[in-house]
Formats: sequence, structure tokens, C-alpha cells
Amino acid sequence: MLIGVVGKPNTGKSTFFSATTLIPVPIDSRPFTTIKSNRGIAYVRSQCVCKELAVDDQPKNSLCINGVRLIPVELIDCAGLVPDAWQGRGLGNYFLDEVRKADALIHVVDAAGATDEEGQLSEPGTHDPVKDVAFLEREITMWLVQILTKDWRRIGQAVETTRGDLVDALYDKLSGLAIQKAPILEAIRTTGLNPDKPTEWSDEDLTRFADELRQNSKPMMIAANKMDVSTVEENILHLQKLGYTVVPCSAEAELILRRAAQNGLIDYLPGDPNFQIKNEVKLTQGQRRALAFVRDRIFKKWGTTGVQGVLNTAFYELLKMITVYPVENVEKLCDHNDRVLPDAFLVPHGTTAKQFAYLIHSDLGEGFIYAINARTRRRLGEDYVLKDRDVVKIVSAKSRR
Ligand SMILES: Nc1nc2c(ncn2[C@@H]2O[C@H](COP(=O)(O)OP(=O)(O)O)[C@@H](O)[C@H]2O)c(=O)[nH]1
Ligand SMILES: [Mg+2]
Repeated sequence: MLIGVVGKPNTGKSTFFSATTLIPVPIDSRPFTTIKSNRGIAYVRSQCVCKELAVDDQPKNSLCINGVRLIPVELIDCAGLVPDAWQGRGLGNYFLDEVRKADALIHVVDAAGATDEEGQLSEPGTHDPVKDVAFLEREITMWLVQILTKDWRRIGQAVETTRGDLVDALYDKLSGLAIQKAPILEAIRTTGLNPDKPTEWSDEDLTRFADELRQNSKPMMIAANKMDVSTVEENILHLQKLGYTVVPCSAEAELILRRAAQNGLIDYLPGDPNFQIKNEVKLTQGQRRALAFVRDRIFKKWGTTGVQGVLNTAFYELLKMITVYPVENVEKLCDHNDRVLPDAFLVPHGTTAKQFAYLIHSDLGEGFIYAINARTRRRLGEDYVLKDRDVVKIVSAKSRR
């Protein structure tokens, strides 16, 4: 699953991206580094099962710090969106090329209202961020309309003459856009358009369809950024009325904290409601001021910086993922190298035991016999639907080694 960080220029996307892809603890080089210039590994935070199961774990694919599991996920820092990007304006093509690959979108909005439509800096409170949401929706919808329009007649005629399936035809056409069949079907259903007569759809029908398709295939949430600025509260209330999940945050505060933690100046775990200064004397004037700012303007008022909340909301609510821990030995809760609770997998809600086996390795899936719930030692059949924080062993006729 890949999440795109989107929005107009200067809303704080790159700050958000830098903060979330920076590991706040000194760590040996594992597969946790930036992949490409604008792609990076961030972490969702969940309560690890190690404390509950009273074991010392040795994570491999993730981190566990004081009982908090940090599970790597992939983010793209998209180019800033400018009006009429869908017509190729500004970096429009780059922007849309990144949206194309994303499974969901975090829309970073300048909730302080301190940037105009095009992202030029202005006085806080002078711009209504609600407009930015409508603008981003329209750009993506128009881009989809443009793609669909290109050979709509040809597709429509082919479906009508061969009595083909419009969903299949569109799925093929949109194959590079990370769009599955379900959202296409859903968009046809909600618009009530006739899938057997696509050539009869009007331009307006096609736009309606594209708009539904966007909502179903690129689910979006709002990160109401710059919450450290005083003009933010009213705007957050307005944003909340749009029907999206809105999480207020301060990317800048999070970046300050993660840098300080990485440099060993403070103890801070992303998502924590506080931080501890390790050695007061080592701090420069500037660092002291920045940390005091975060304490007063963020923690006292909002509880956390909100940034980890944005990521967790994106994966656990928007994409409805759950965390599952595979083990090979249910007594010791370890893998074949005796590593205890080595992996935490993020999988879509609804994943069955057998599907999970396939996600680990195709051999495990093909040879699937049953799974075992490590907590209860009960056998689980192939159709068992996994629950959040399940710890399971897969018993398979085919070994993965
Ligand atoms: N007050 C405040 N400013 C922020 C915050 N996040 C980013 N900024 C500032 O907003 C400006 C644009 O940030 P940047 O991350 O480059 O935005 P991008 O163009 O969306 O990638 C910079 O001056 C940042 O320091 C925040 O949480 N609070
Ligand atoms: Mg940027």
C-alpha cells in the first residue's frame, strides 16, 4: 500500500514527509531508508503484543520501542498541485503521475489559511482552506475525465457490440492507476448509469462517474497542518464539515522533535504526548526555544503533534488495515532463527488465514493446511478472518525454505 502526500505548494507536505520518514532513534542500517528522492519509509504506530504475551521480542521487519511497534509503510511526497494541473499546468503531470500510483491520499492542508490558492504565502487567516479541498477534488476528477474521454467511444462501442463487460474494459484501461474492479463497479452503481450503453453517457454523466471513481479508488483524508498558528481552529471546524476525516497536526513541530531525538537531545517516540530533554546543558539557545515552543503551543494545547495520528488514521481507518504477527513456533513465539515476534504485517481488514499465508510467501499459501492462533493454540481454518493483533502460525505442506 502506497500513500500519496498531496496538496498545493507550501502547505507543509515536504516537512510532513521529512518528519515522518526520519527515524527518531539511532538505528543500524536496515531497510528503513529513503527509496527514491520523494519516496520514503514512514511508520505506523501500534501497541505491540510483546508486553501482553510477556516476551522480549526481536523485531526484524519493524521496530519495537518500549512496547510500541513501529511498522514501516511507504509514502510519496507529491509535487505541489496548482490550478489546472490536469491540463498540464505547472508540475501538473508529475503530480498526477504520483497520484496514479497511490492507493490513498493524505491531503496536507494549510489550516492556518496562510497561503493563497496557488500556495503563495499570505497573512494567516486570509485564505479559506475549504476551497483547497474542492480544488484538489476537481483536479483529480478532471484528470480522470480526460483519461476516460480519450477513447470512450471506442471502449463503449466494443462493449456494446460484443456485449462485453464495461467493468473489465475500464479495469484494463485504468490498469496503471492502481484502481481495482470494485471501485469501478461501485461508481457505476452509485451513479445509476447504464453499463450496457456507455456510448449513451453524456459528458456530464462521465464527469459524475469520474468523480465517484475518484472517491472510491483514491480515498482521502485531511491533515490540517500548521495547527501551531492561532488562526487554525475555526478553519478546522469548517474542514470537518466536509465529511472527510480531519486530523489536526503540526509537521514542523514533529520535525523539530524527531531531529532532536535523532541527535540524542531528547527522548521522544512519534505519537507520544510528551518528550524528555536528556541533557539540558547540551541544548543551544535556538534548540531550547524550539522545544519550549513545541511544549507550549502543541503539547499543552493539542496533546500530540498529530503527525503520527495522521499516518495511523490513513492506514488503520482510511485503508482499514490491521496488524498481524506471524510466528513459526507458537510456544516460543519465534521464527526458525529463534527471533521472537520478528514480523508485524499490515494487512487489509477481512484478510483470511489462507490469504495471509500467501502474503508471507506463495509456497505457504499453496500448501496451506491450517493456521494456529498462538494465544489460544486453537486451529484456524483457511477462511478464518484475521483480527487486529492476531499472532498466528501457518501450517503448510510446503516449506518456505
Ligand atoms: N507554522 C507552521 N509552518 C509549517 C508547518 N509545516 C510546514 N510549515 C512551513 O510551511 C512552509 C512550506 O513547507 P513545505 O514543507 O516546504 O511545503 P510543501 O511545498 O507543501 O512541500 C515552510 O516554510 C515550512 O516551514 C507547521 O506545522 N507549522
Ligand atoms: Mg514540497
